[in-house]
Amino acid sequence: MRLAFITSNPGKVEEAKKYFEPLGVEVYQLRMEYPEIQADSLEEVALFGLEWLARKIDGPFFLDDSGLFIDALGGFPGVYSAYVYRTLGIGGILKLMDGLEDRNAHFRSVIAYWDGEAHIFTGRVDGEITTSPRGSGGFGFDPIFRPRGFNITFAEMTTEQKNVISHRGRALKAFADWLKENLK
Ligand code: ITT
Ligand code: NA
Repeated sequence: MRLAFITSNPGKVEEAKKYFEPLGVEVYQLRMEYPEIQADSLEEVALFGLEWLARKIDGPFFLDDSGLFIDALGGFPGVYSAYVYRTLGIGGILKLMDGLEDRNAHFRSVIAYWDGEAHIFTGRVDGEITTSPRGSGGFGFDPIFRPRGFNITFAEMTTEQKNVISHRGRALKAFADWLKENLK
């Protein structure tokens, strides 16, 4: 089976490929712009994009909308994560958190799959924002996110290690489990 992943982010594709490869599913990146609405939840953003794209794409496809939610900042950047990453960047987040003792944060990932109707799969990982960036792997906010129970950041892990515990890895697992049940 081949699955189109609609995203501009090669880091996401790498993770999905690594996850699906052993299962015999080939994931490929399809770059198509779609509107990302301003909404309160990742689910709303993902579903709007999915239904918009469904009118342009033949056959099944999926997308992923993710966010970093920082407790001490009231869940910011959350649904604004992509914009904040492009503007403030990692350095800006560290500056906002300068001197804050509560470093708790989590990532959420919403995968939306279209096969004639919408299916949603989600994953979450809890952890902490570090005080300085560490590691060169991964992408986005990975160098400043240390998952709970680990002494290293996502950027210091291999893709396989990150996939076992990450928000996206968990959403991919739910997606893959569902595919196994439903493609028989
Ligand atoms: P799309 O084209 O798939 O939308 P994007 O990078 O814009 O790609 P999002 O809209 O989901 O992705 O924005 C989420 C932001 O959070 C973005 O800046 C990512 O770099 C970052 N992010 C998402 N998943 C991440 C992860 O696993 N590790 C670190 N940062 C992540
Ligand atoms: Na995006």
